[in-house]
Amino acid sequence: MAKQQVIVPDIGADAAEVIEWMVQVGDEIAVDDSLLVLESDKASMEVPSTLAGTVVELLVNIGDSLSEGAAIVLVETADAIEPAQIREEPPETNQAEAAGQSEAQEALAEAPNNQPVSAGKHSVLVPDIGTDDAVEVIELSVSVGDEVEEGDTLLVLESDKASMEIPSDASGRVLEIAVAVGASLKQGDLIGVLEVAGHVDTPPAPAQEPKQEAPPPAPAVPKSVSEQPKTAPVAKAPVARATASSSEVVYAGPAVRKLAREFSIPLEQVSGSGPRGRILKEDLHTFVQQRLSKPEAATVSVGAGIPAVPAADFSQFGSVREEALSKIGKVTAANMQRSWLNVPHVTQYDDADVTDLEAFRASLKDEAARKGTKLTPLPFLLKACAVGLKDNPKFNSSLSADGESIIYKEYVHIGFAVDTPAGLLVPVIRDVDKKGLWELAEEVLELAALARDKKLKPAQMQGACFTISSLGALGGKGFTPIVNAPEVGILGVSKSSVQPVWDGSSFVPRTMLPLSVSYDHRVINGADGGRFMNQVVALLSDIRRLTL
Ligand code: CAO
Repeated sequence: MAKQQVIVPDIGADAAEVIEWMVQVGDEIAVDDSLLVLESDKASMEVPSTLAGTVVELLVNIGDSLSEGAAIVLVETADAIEPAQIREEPPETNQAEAAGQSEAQEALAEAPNNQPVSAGKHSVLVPDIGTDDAVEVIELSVSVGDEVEEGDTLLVLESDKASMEIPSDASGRVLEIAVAVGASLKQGDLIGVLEVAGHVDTPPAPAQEPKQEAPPPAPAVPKSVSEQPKTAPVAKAPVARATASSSEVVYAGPAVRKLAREFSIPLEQVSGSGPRGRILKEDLHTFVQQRLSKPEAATVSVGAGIPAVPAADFSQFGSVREEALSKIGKVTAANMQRSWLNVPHVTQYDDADVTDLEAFRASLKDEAARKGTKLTPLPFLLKACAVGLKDNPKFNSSLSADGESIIYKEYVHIGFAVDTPAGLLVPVIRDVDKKGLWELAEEVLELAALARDKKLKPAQMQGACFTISSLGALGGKGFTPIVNAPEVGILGVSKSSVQPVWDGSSFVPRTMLPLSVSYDHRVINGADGGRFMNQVVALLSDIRRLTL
């Protein structure tokens, strides 16, 4: 057992800032595991360990400025090794002195293509990037037509240990970009052509096809410490991030980029909480958490694997008017899409004979008026569904989030859809099974009024076990309601009408109410659905049963 230090290798810069730790005390590490991320003004680089063992001490802090030779961590190793860049204790903490200019810096200090920049068309080539291996283009920071200053970032290259911004060696307008994201570049490859201010006196750059991804796709990048610094070139040119398109440059290190690629996280949508807006791993976690807790944001676009509806320019067919969706409209759209895509729906249809119910309701009209309320079919529907839910517990359940179990509810709260000028709202009546028809009638009126006045509180729209969507007043013979997941059932109500019904010996006029019940077929099978519907129909057809 020996305690040894890992020190900063040649990083190609005088000093670079510690911006992220990738290990902590107690971690078991292997040779080449990344220890921390250093960042200079043009490159961020992960510094790999030269030792295998247990991290016993972190010798620097976030924000420290490190130079070559500075001790980073103390590692307890099984065997004593003595490569050139390992020091025995005690640790030296002098990190101020730079070890002189690296080869990469010197190379970049000159114009990369070793040509003086004169007015006219100027070819920008890949400078010495510290490795002979090809390195992948992961971002283009400029577009054709952009004005760039000398030192502005043109593109970002990334190996498995470092990402580096390649600066322009001249000022001018971008005439051509000769590479594409995914291309692999080496020193001397053409990046693009600039038009440098002044008269044109140099021959145009040779036309070159944009470099696409070429095999071998992922270059092997040196991993040993002795090779590592060369993958992190730092330009001497001044940093100028504020070009027109540089705001789109994603500011993240290789590990974060790799993780983002693995999880298909669009880095340009992630806000960085690190120094100068750098994206950290925690930012990716936060982004994923936010996406999961706000499914509506994701579902309004495209579901997994579902092809997007192509955008259309309707104005080519006639004049159009575009109006932003209301907040309620957006939420409804997202909820509908989520339910439609997630819930395998089945809908059963039937008619309830509400002749007696309607006669009873009519007989109560005056009494309702005296009470200052109105008895529509809805309270009867609520009551019938409450009985149906209690007797058919699967309708009063939800599938657990992991799909492994069914959660049965011992309360009966029912939502009802209210059409409002701002969009569809679904207030919830609690404990419908315990309330009488008058009480339900009042609550329907009260909640519908609150909904139309946009005064419903969130709690008044939560906790439903089941929903009723009544379009009866509007007409129609039937429709397929969409289950309001995680509920598993919804009753659609259409317009009642007088129909000739065969009573066994003759056709008699009866008032028939068309009903449609949709349910989640993962939880409810056809027989369950049939039983529920039969019971609701029977209760509405003979309302004396509601009192039982
Ligand atoms: N068949 C025939 N007439 C019906 C009926 C039916 N199924 N349902 C209601 N009616 C009658 C009522 O009895 C009332 O007539 P009277 O004034 O003569 O008594 C009239 O239609 C209007 O009723 P209402 O709409 O004021 O009251 P309600 O209790 O039936 O409904 C509410 C209340 C809030 C559900 C309703 O106003 C509403 O907003 N419905 C729309 C729901 C919706 O948009 N669903 C779609 C969701 S998915 O897009």
